[in-house]
Amino acid sequence: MTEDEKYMQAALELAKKGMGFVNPNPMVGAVIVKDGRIIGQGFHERYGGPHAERKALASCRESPEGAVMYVTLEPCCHYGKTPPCTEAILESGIRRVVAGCEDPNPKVAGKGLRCLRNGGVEVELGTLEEECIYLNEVFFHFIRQQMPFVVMKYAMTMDGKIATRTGASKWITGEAARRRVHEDRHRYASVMAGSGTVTADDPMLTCRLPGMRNPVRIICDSRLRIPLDSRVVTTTSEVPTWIATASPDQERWKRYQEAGCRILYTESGVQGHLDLKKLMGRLYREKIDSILLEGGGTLNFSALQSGIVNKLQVYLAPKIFGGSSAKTPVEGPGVAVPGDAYILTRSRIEPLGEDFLIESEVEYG
Ligand code: AOF
Ligand code: ZN
Repeated sequence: MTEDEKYMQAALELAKKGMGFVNPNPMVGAVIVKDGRIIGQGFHERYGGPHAERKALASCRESPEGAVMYVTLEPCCHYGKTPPCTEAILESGIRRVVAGCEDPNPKVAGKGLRCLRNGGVEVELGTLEEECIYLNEVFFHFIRQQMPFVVMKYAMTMDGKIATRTGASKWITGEAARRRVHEDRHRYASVMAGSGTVTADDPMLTCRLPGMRNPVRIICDSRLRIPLDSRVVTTTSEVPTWIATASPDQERWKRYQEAGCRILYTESGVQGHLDLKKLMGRLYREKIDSILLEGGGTLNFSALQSGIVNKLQVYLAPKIFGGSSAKTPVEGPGVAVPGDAYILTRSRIEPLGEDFLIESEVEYG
């Protein structure tokens, strides 16, 4: 690892501390180095708060004049919730800026680096670029595609079941895997489930780790029929619940609204299901940058079919349930021939206690 990579790695570790707190803005970390010593550091801590670069400059124990700044994302040059970071950098006398990747935000997109160069700062782009882009895959997708980043997540046995024949599913995986799911409920802005899952399992869909935040709960319920006494409806004073429905019955809406739920009226698409593409557009406008899609099988197939799934997370438990009526993760009508399969790429596997986590990207043809 080169010197530059070492300090960029430190900036990346700092950036990660903002995970779950900065959505829909990026996680960003910055380290300021002078004479081989770190003299200041900072990260973007919460949405709307000061940017990493300004945090790092403010933390300097000595003058940053002549120092090098390592920052995971190109510094901004626009007036947003805060004044441009490029201004602060130019004022500080920083001699060189090493940026991990370019900012995809059209308000910045290369202009930040150009502004620094024009101000006489030496600029280098692309140190640990892949890692810096990967860290903010949600932000990159959200800004470029103007859609939330959707992660389809499920836990299944070695024989591909997400419940036993009686519908019991607690638990399929062990502690370590379940903890990871809760970390992801903190990381992503929302969780999504279908009416079938809410009716059958009555899940809370919250993040139960101390100091972490809860995702908005989005329930896809085209006909608006989840029970009024289900936990996602009765606990809206703690965590918001939004129900996406194609039901135009306003009397019905009122019952859920009185319980504190928000109704997102969404047109129906194929086979009477919600038009998920349209729903994604609506959620983008609501600044929901990411969704952890927690099924069940009907919604999962609709999501794949609508082309909205970006990533798959499969928790695989080394056990077998069997049973021809036991549910599987992706149901609906399915495809007719192997050639019509949804194709997954860039798969990787990670052991988690007794279980495994397999992550893949979805490649739509
Ligand atoms: C951040 N944190 O550390 C950096 C960002 O809404 P604003 O005014 O805070 O601006 C957000 C934009 O600023 C964001 O989309 C990105 O382009 C740029 N850089 N943003 O939230 C940071 N460095
Ligand atoms: Zn900035």
